[in-house]
Amino acid sequence: MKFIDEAIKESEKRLEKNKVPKATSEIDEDLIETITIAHPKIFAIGTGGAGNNTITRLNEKGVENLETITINSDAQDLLYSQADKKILIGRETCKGLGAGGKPEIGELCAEESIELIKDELSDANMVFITCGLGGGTGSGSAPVIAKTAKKLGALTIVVVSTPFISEGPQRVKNAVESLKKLKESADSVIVVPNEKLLEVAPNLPIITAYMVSDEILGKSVKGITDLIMKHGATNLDFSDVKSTMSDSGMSMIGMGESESGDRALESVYEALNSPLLDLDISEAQKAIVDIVGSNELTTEEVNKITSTISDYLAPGADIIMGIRVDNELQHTIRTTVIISGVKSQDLLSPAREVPEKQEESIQEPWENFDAVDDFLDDKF
Ligand SMILES: Nc1nc2c(ncn2[C@@H]2O[C@H](COP(=O)(O)OP(=O)(O)OP(=O)(O)O)[C@@H](O)[C@H]2O)c(=O)[nH]1
Ligand SMILES: [Mg+2]
Repeated sequence: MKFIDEAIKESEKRLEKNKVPKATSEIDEDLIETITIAHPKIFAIGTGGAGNNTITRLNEKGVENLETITINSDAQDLLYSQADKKILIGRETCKGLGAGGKPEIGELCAEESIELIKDELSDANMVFITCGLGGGTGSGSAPVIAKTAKKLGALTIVVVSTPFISEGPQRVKNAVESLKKLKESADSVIVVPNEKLLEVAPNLPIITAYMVSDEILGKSVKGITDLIMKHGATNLDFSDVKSTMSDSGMSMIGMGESESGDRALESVYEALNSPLLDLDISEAQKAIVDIVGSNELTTEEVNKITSTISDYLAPGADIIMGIRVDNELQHTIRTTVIISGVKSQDLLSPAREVPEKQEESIQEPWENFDAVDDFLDDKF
């Protein structure tokens, strides 16, 4: 049909033209200024050794639209971290030496230095708090920081890992207790259970496994931030994320991409079946889905993605959708989904099916994150 062909051509031309809006009138200038002021202020805080590593990793990769803060009671760990701001907590309590695996000390440190934390977060709209649960500083301070951020009015999202069972019962106990407090103090908690890494890669050396964990924690923070800050054809914004994640308990984030076969279905299945985010979503009531593809992305593909998500969730669940065009993706479709109100299974139980040890799957410790990236691309 000719009129449809013409409409398609015109819309393609508009897509090209509309990439960067230019102020052509006073009202446009005013709108651009308003958008700049209205941008939500988002902070990513990493507390304790693992949390500091995740923030350092985010900075190494480059973060946009995110102010990063590392917090630690261990001065040496803090020194080696990379962030826009660093806060040494508990100078009196710990003398810069760390909390020695005791969350009650980590909690005291955060309380001792609460004013320093408040000062940084006074104008925050959204705060991510990330750490590895199980030690002293992260497990003890994260609930205090979350409570403070929430009191200051910020949407507060915690992204944490839980320890390997092999780290021993004390670390697991520290993690369970901290997780309970976090659920009470934050808007939403996303958990990456380290033990699940063993189901995917049973022979991963511990250092490598922690690097993979850092990467997944960082990707979750970046995924949600991009979803809010990057402009799309059907736009998602801070209010969408807020309405889905406020006081929502446990959430999960899944990311998938595919460039071949039934790429829409493959990308959404990958997002929903991430082995590290193995939670029951059948009763979840809310989700946000962010679909990114080139100009080739079709309405049918978008429908496939949203209807697949809808099939997995509770009947009548509220799904907010955003679509973004990124022609650099060429044939790839990238789907990010955040599902809130998920039921947590026993996150700290041992890995269920550890496959037979296979010689070829033994991994050497990786010396850099490029190797970790390759591993993640391969497995997730
Ligand atoms: N993602 C990630 N997790 C780690 C790393 N190192 C340790 N972990 C995990 O995080 C948990 C807490 O460890 P740390 O972050 O070192 O502990 P901390 O919060 O600094 O506490 P203290 O050192 O006792 O004051 C551990 O039990 C591990 O499960 C790391 O480099 N990256
Ligand atoms: Mg430490």
